[in-house]
Parts: sequence; structure tokens; C-alpha cells
Amino acid sequence: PSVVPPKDLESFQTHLNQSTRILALLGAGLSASSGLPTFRGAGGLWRTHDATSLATPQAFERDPGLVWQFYSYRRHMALKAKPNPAHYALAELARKKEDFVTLTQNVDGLSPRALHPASQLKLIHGSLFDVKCSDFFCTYVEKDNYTDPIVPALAIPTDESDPTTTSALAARGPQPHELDISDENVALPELDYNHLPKCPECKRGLLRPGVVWFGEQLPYGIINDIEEYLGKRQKIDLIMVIGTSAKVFPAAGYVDIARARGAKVAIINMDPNDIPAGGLYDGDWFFQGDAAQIVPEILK
Ligand code: BJW
Repeated sequence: PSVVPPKDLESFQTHLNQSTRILALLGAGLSASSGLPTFRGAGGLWRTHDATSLATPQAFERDPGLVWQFYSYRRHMALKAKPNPAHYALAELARKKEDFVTLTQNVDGLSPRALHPASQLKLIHGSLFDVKCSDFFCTYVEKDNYTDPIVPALAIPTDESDPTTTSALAARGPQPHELDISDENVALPELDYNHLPKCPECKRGLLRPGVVWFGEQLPYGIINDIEEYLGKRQKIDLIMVIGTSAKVFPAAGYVDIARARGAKVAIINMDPNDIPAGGLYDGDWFFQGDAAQIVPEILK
């Protein structure tokens, strides 16, 4: 059964069909129904830590073992997760409309795995599967590292005596004995420099996940591409804001810029309060519900 009011669906699809320059801004809510937690609200806690408090260079400096345990767990979960119908529907739209560009804040690799055309997909916060050297003077970067665990010390602990799986893992199908280390009651070893992955180039720095932490600049080439696409003389027809609280900059600011270039805004979110700071205008759309269900329906 449809979850979208027919009148809204009709006006949105009429506009979509007439649109050529289209943007999508994606956030964690897109991958929620693939079983991956969001950052804010329910599920935003990892053990006792606010997920966003682990996504900083300061946290990595203070406790690289804890930060690696968090990211190694997320690499593991993302590898087990599957793209959902919304990832596929966006990839399909990209094949139909060559001037459609997707800016994803997600680092989980699900859009690439849904075969979203790479030239139309900007991974603005990097990827869990890129790793780079954390040493300021070293430029080592490795793309597409899917080794899980990346070093033996980061293997998910197992409990041989307990064949039942715990909450988060159970949702992804049976994984005998694997413990859910996002639960603070599951013991985790303390890891330090010696246990963690080292840079093969400088042989000194720790490797770190190739994601963009708070206070860090987004990848330079990507910012350039986006600024070019959003250039002053460019018209934008539509921006779809999907499964993001739109609170993190510069990503959130792209909504206002697109609007200033003439774009209508379509928001797809579970939470009716999560509208971008600029608010909703006449003629915009708010589709409330699970992105995995709504996105394929409105892009049909
Ligand atoms: C569903 C659903 C379902 C659930 N269906 N919906 C201007 C003003 C103020 C501050 C700043 C500013 N400019 C820059 C800053 C500082 C900072 C910032 O923005 N702070 C804010 C908190 C205010 N920004 C930065 O530091 C950025 N860097 C920068 O600006 O550099 C400048 C610079 C220049 C020169 C030199 C040096 C620096 C970098 C930001 C990087 C953010 N990184 C993270 C971590 C990435 C790695 C990782 O994954 O661990 O990115 S933080 C985290 O937030 C992650 C996400 O991509 C990002 C956005 O979160 P998202 O995706 O929106 O998730 P949630 O949980 O917030 O929302 C989920 C939504 O889904 C909710 O709305 C739900 O309702 C919904 N939902 N289930 C549909 N089934």
C-alpha cells in the first residue's frame, strides 16, 4: 500500500519529470532500514559514547583504540548490510538523468554497492573502506580496503558458550557467537598503538578511517565539483533531502544554496520535525516515513 498522499505524489512526479538539474542530499536515515544506526536520536549511542563524540580527531588522538573499535564495528556491520530499495531507486534515477548528482553523507558504501554511477555520486564524508595515515607529514591513502577485521586485535569478540545472538546482530541474520559490542555490557579489551593498524609507507603513523571528522575539511576535489554544480549562474530544479537531520555543515547549507538557485525542496524523513533550518516553502514536499519505502515509490 502507498504511504504517500496521491496529490503530493502527482505534483512531485510532474516536477521531477520536468527537472534536469537535480540534487539529492543523503543521510543516515537512508540506511536505517538496512540495519545501520543513525547518529542522532535513538541508536546514536555506541556503548556509553555519543556517536558524534567519537567522530573527531581529538577522540582519535586521545583513544585511538576505542575509536578504531567503533569504526571496525561499523565496517563489519556495513559489510553485512545490504543496499535497500531506496539506494537502488536513486542509482536508477542517476542512469536516467545525467545531470542528477547525489551528495551522500553516508560512509557505509551502500550506494556504491547499489551500483550508483560513480561520477554522479559524491561521498562528501568519505568512506569507512578508505584508510589513510594519521601522521600529519604522511600522505598515504588506501582506497577500498575491505579487510575485516583490519588487524586481528579488532576482531569482534565471540562467546562460544552462548549460541544466541544479541540485538543489533540478530537483525542481520544469525551470526553464531558474535557479541554485540555496541552494547556497553559486553566487555571490550583496551587497545593501544601496538594493536592498531600502522601505515605501510611511513611505518610509524597509525592508519585511520578515511572519513571526515568534525573540524576537518571535506575532500577538496568534491567541494570544488559541488561548488561548480551549484555555481551562481546555474539553475537547480530540485533537491531531495533524504534521511538526514541536516544539522551538519557544509552539507546542510547545500539545501539553501540549491533553493537560491531556484530548486524546489522535497524532504523524505521519518521525523516531521527534521526539516532543514531554512524551513519549508509553498510548493515543497514533505514525505514522512521510511526512506526505503518512500524513495522507490516517488521515483517510480
Ligand atoms: C529516517 C529513517 C528512515 C531515521 N527513513 N528517515 C556552520 C555553522 C555551525 C557549525 C559549523 C558550520 N560549518 C562547519 C561547522 C562545524 C561542523 C558542524 O557542522 N557542526 C554542526 C554539528 C553544527 N562541521 C564540520 O566540522 C565539517 N567540517 C568543516 O566544516 O570544515 C571546515 C574547515 C575549513 C578549513 C579547514 C578545516 C575545516 C565536517 C563535518 C563532518 C561530519 N562528520 C560525521 C562523521 C563522519 C564519519 C562517520 O560516519 O563516523 O558525519 S558526523 C555525522 O553527522 C556523520 C553524518 O554524515 C553527519 C550527518 O548526520 P545524518 O546523516 O544527518 O544523521 P542523523 O542521525 O543526524 O539524522 C538521521 C535522520 O534520519 C534523522 O532526521 C531521522 O529522523 C531520519 N531517519 N530513520 C527516513 N528509516
